[in-house]
Amino acid sequence: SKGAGLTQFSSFTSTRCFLRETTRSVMDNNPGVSCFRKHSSSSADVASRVRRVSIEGNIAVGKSTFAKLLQSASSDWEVMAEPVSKWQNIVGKTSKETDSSPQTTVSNLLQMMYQDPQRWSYTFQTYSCMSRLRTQLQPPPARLLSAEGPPVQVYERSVYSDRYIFALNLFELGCINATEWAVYQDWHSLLVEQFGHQVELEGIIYLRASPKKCMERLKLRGRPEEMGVQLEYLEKLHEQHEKWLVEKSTEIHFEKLKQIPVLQLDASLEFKSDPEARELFITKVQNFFNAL
Ligand code: UDP
Ligand code: DCM
Ligand code: MG
Repeated sequence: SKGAGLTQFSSFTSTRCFLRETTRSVMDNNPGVSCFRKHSSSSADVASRVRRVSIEGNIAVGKSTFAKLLQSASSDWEVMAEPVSKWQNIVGKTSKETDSSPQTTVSNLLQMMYQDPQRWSYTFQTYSCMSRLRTQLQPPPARLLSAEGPPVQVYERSVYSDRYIFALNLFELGCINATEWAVYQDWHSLLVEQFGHQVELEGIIYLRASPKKCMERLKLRGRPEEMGVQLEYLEKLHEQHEKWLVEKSTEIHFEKLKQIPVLQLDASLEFKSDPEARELFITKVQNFFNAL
């Protein structure tokens, strides 16, 4: 059936318990999520000097782990994690509630997409891209102004991988229909045209590993929503990355994006625990940033 390979449909005995556990594990795993910095008076100055780079790669290849490594390697670099916890906790209000009312109507859109991809892929892709843009539009911290080397804002994924990896893939799998795809592309182009200059990338770091390695790490991480993800799905996503970043055969609608440099790193190395691999990666990244 359409969407096969995305998940084995799974059921959770207690959704409330599941949501609580998920929230806790997300906060534990993504300390960066809760510490996005606030604006400062000199943020406009910083924004004009700063270089923006995204980390791209398959699910569970190690992007968040790598992002933390970069964050600890230099105070000239500021890392922005993917707002996954927002996708796992959709908060709504009833019409009678005010802004100060306690938050209610919590749902987990990531779980909904994996459980019923046909129904929820479009909604998920709308929300993930919108929330990412909102996160990335926050100005970089003033600390970057005093950077010794080039100040760099590092994003975990981008509005480009949202469209040219995930949404495109779900369209090709039949989980997003032709109408939804046309609507998605229309608003995506509008958003990027209007706001794109504020989140425009100067470079991309592509963490590359085999789908099998990503599957191993996905299981190791054990995010409950992803437990039904099939190897076949990671293989499709791998191909999308290869077409976009290596073969350059994906049709891209933004001229500047076609020309930006890509640093490819062999993420099958155990860079989390192996100091040599870590050092190699940091040196390559440093050289890459210096050349931007
Ligand atoms: N991981 C690992 N070795 C590495 C990099 C990552 O064992 O060299 C593990 C990491 O601890 C986590 C899983 O792989 O359990 C997925 O990593 P992460 O969440 O960083 O992946 P992302 O989905 O952000 O790319
Ligand atoms: N995801 C998605 N579509 C996007 C971005 C992310 O389906 N546009 C999913 C893939 C993962 C999760 O969100 O299940 C977070 O990604 P990762 O684990 O690679 O950090
Ligand atoms: Mg991550």
